[in-house]
Amino acid sequence: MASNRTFTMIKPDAFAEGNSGAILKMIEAAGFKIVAIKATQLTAELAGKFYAVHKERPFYNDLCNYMSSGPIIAAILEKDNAVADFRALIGATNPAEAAEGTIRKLFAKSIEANAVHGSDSDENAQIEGSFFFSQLEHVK
Ligand code: RTP
Ligand code: MG
Repeated sequence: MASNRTFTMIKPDAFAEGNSGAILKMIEAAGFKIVAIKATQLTAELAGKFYAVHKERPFYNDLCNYMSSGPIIAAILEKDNAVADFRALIGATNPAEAAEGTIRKLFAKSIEANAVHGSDSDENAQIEGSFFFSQLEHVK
């Protein structure tokens, strides 16, 4: 995956509340092109693999249970400066600290149930996109 791509998930809280469409609308309005997208549901084991970087953190087990608690939308997005621009669009991890107008400020319920995921580096965007999608699932 090129460095103009990032990976996102609409997390179980936002999906369950029916906010997926509004969030995707904000993502497209901010100039991101959808390269791949699917609705799916993680098992706790798969969530654990996805978030393995956090396995020593105190919130890891809760995070794995939460991320497997219901359906999600996974997507690969394309835009110049995708990783940094997308993290600016979603806002701080804790919605209490997220800037006005960000996706988390608008839709997150808590520091855990915070509506969306965004990759934190080009390398992780590539790894995370490949976790969910084969090349056949990318638009050309
Ligand atoms: P993400 O990876 O989901 O885009 O979020 P992030 O970079 O802003 O935050 P990160 O530190 O990578 O944490 C991953 C996810 O773990 C949950 N979390 N819970 N209870 C807590 O203190 C806590 N801290 C983090 C959140 O769902 C966070 O997005
Ligand atoms: Mg992160």
